[in-house]
Amino acid sequence: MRKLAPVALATLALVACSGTPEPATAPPSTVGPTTSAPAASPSATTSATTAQSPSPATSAASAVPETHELEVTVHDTFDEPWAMAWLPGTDALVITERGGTMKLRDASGVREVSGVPEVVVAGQGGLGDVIPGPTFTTDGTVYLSWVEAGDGGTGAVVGTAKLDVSAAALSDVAVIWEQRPKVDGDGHFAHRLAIQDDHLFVSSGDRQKMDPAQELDSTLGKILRLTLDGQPAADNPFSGEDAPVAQQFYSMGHRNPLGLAFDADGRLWSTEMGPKGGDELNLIQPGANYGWPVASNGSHYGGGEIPDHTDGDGFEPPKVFWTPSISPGSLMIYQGTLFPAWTGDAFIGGLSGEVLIRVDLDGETATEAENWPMGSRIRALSEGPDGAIWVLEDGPGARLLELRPS
Ligand SMILES: [Ca+2]
Ligand SMILES: [Ca+2]
Repeated sequence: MRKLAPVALATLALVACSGTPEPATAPPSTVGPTTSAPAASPSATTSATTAQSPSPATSAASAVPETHELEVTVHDTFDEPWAMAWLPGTDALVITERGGTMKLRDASGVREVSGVPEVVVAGQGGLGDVIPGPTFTTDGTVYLSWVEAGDGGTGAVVGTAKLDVSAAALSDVAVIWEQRPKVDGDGHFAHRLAIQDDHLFVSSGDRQKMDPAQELDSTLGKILRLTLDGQPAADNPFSGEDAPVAQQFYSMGHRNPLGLAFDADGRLWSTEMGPKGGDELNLIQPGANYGWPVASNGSHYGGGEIPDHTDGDGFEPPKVFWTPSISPGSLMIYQGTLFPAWTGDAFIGGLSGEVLIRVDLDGETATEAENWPMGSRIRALSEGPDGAIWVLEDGPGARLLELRPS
């Protein structure tokens, strides 16, 4: 095990730009048993927080510490993992790999799941998200997303299936939603899933086509709110529009929203990859337009400015944004109490940023509070049953890490 220490935000910028590992970030080969790295002093953490927030009212008055030191345990490795979810009523973690395999990990080890649908593997596409459905403990229903081919190119789909944990078998796969239109290219599928009560939320990326994010006849560049069987929810904000596709929309103007999570009060938050700079954490409001590609705090790759989010431009600005990019690939809102200082806060995994970020959430206010250089691209985050924070690296040989208070 090793310990991870938070660093001041200024240091993150250095790491993100240069890729230079911090001393606390040991390369994989040197992560040995009980290596304790120097922990950040409380004052370093406080200064990072203060730099972002002019009035850190919670720092002195809080009965719990501002932060925690992290002890990192390295578990198994996976091949290009994309998503993971704990399965309620079991001690199993289900993990997807982009190449089309699904794994179950529990105390007895890692098993491959049979019955996974055929997926198109290209670019960013392949097998995507997996989450347990509301009836998982009684009937094993899970929701998953992947990429399929069809007229016009490729697109994401969402399906339901039954997952038998003891047999490590998926059955009764049924497609319930399709990203439309299918287009050429193999980027920005997004296809992240979240369920609140009896509604399924799906993030649908812009497929690198940009303009469709502002159009009512395409599901590209939207966050959708569906029934649990994939139909447009009855009271969606665009239901009155004369465009049947828009009846699925909850919000629009998105680029590549790879994070989707509810806080304990039921607010929906999303992380979105910006272009060159301008990565976003958004509070998702029904009917709102988040600006892409008309407004972005980033700019086009290869040149070309995009007007920043500005008061009065008609678009919902991000609550937090990152320039240069961190490439947020995942979002988790911590509900546990194992880390009592962090209950209710958002955690974001950075791909190009190779970073774990904590954002302090307070109602509708979000403030970046801490970050930990991880020394590798971070693909997925999940909160374990006892409140430990589980982290999946990206790419071949990606490690599954468990973070606990040290
Ligand atoms: Ca935006
Ligand atoms: Ca801009």
